[in-house]
Amino acid sequence: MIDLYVEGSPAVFKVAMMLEECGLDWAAHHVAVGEGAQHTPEFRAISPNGKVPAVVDHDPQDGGEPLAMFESGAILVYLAEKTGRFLPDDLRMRAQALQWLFWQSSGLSPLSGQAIHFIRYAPEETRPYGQLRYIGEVQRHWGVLDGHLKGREWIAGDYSIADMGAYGWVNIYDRFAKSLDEWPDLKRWHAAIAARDPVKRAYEKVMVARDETAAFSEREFQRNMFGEPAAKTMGALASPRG
Ligand SMILES: N[C@@H](CCC(=O)N[C@@H](CS)C(=O)NCC(=O)O)C(=O)O
Repeated sequence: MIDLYVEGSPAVFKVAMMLEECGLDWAAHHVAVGEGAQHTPEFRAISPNGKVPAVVDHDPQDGGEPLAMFESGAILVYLAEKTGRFLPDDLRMRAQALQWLFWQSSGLSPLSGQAIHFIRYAPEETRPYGQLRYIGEVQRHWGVLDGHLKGREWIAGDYSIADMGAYGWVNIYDRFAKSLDEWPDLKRWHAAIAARDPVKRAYEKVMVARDETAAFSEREFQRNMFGEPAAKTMGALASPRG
């Protein structure tokens, strides 16, 4: 049994997809990050960086104590090693899968997160350059993956954790572009993943687990998500969250 700590976020969906693809027994637990639930000592004991996803595997392969982990890319590798699935055995394909997995962990995903920050949360005055920079970087990353996918069905041989890792942020492409038409191989790859039943089940299970009743002010949200100094600046510049 694996507990997955969730919010409705791309990093979480990557892990939920792998859990469903592997048919593992798992439960989703909501951590209401806008409300500050990521800062409790109980959650920090599982996820010291105070972010979801995090997992607790109650049946680790060594038969020992429950094993807690954070960071979606590391969790994907852990689950691939646990199940022997979705990470190629072949030396070169495995190298390729890991390369693209780290590419999304260190590039596509955080840059997409920054783009969202400047689309949705940042003070109005700071938005134009932030959006130029980060939406530009998101689209540049799409171009790199689109080029790699030419003549390939999946990122590294068969469907793998490299595909699951990259999918989460590409799936909300409509925040960053009108369509994926400029990136035809990325578009084809995205549609193929979106059509998979385990992917649909993973998204559904995470969304059902979310409790959206939490009430918090704009200022609390900013403080919980971005820290007090940023919240103070945002308050002073007084931009609405759009
Ligand atoms: N590098 C991390 C990123 C995780 C992440 O950014 N999670 C967000 C999802 S909403 C979060 O927990 N934010 C809460 C916060 O920043 O306080 C991963 O891939 O697991």
